[in-house]
Amino acid sequence: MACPAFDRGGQQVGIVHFGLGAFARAHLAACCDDAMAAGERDWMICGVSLRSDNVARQMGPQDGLYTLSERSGQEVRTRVIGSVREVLVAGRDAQAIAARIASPACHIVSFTVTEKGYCRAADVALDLEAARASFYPLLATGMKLRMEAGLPGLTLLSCDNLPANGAVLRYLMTQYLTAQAPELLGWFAAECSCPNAMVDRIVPATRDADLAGLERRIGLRDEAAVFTESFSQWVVEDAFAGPRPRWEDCGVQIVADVAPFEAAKLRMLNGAHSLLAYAGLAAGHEFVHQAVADPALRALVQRLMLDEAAPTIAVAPAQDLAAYARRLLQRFSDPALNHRLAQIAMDGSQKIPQRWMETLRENSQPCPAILTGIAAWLWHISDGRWLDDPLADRLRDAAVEADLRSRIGAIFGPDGIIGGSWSPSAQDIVTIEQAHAHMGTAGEVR
Ligand code: CS2
Repeated sequence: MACPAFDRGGQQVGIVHFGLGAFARAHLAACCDDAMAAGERDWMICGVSLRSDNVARQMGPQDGLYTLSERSGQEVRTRVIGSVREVLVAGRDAQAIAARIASPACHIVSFTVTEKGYCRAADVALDLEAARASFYPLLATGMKLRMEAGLPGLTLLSCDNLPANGAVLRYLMTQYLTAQAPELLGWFAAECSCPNAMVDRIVPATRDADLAGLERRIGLRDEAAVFTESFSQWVVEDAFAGPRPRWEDCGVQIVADVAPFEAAKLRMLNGAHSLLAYAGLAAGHEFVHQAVADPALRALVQRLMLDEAAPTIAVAPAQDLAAYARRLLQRFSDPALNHRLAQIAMDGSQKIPQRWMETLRENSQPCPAILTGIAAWLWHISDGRWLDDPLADRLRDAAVEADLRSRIGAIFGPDGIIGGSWSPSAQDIVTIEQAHAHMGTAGEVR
């Protein structure tokens, strides 16, 4: 088993990362480990957990070390990742977190806090009350200390599945500072940058059986183990405020414009994932590889990727969307991943706008595959078994509207729960109704 090929103790913390869940440990932390193994210095990570101390409890006793296992077919490659120095907890370690951000060695603050973690209200404005309980105050305190100490600014690097994630973060942070710390606005605007980035790696939630299997294989219990696919992609806008690791030597693409990569990823990969999740659960499947092996669902996914999403994407030179779609089907089909549909189905209200509604808005042709996905999401909400969404109460209320048409209006209408960016035409509503009729009543899959 490969172990960190650098002197961990001799390196400083260069990155403070909010949300050191399984995804960040499979992606950012692996890239930092690669960079330091290649000779780069001082890119250790201080992880910050916002909601619970679970990750700190798992990783603390292991000195921040954990294994990353890449699965592909019958093969598993396990390595030890050494790039995490410590995990701090927002509710408990506020001062230490601000001090890390304010340290001269820190150059990057990065984020995998999920779509809902940015505390956007429906109209993209900041939900200030939610933001006060999130990363914003910790970051503002750290930035204030930096400014007062005359230190250079920071790169704020969002690694979440949002279109123009860097620009969104800059906009929301500016709103936060305007309300809470206006004295920082000028410094933030002049000294800090927020590159856009597209991240891609499928990381199914770790199950007890994974930990037990790993323990049998390596003879060690790893409470923080992460399991992923062999594929990994990270496309980052070349807009750093200060130093950064030479990630490009480890396969990261540093580009002038992330938009075409991000649109392909969100609309094709994530759009297909959400379709598989809702339509797959409605058809009685549990895992992505099962849903994508179902001929009817596979045909729908192909249609969504190639006929509906692809025509809306302004490709970069050398970007081949047909090859991309083929590769995605291959990745989804690997049974070794055991990726649960219910994991993807969560937080639909936060994901559907960028995964489906942008395609619907930009494609002037009918999009029956996405409309089937919408029917399946409506089925999913009224079934309720797996509904896990920050807007669950409002969605559940909408789901009790007598007929499907009123439900569609309550959710997608111009003033609907996630409405605004796209609203269905009369023909779209008929298509949704027809697809929904095939899904059975709540709880009974036909
Ligand atoms: C998935 C993503 O859970 C989900 O919503 O669609 O986490 C997906 O696995 C990643 O974006 C792949 O890069």
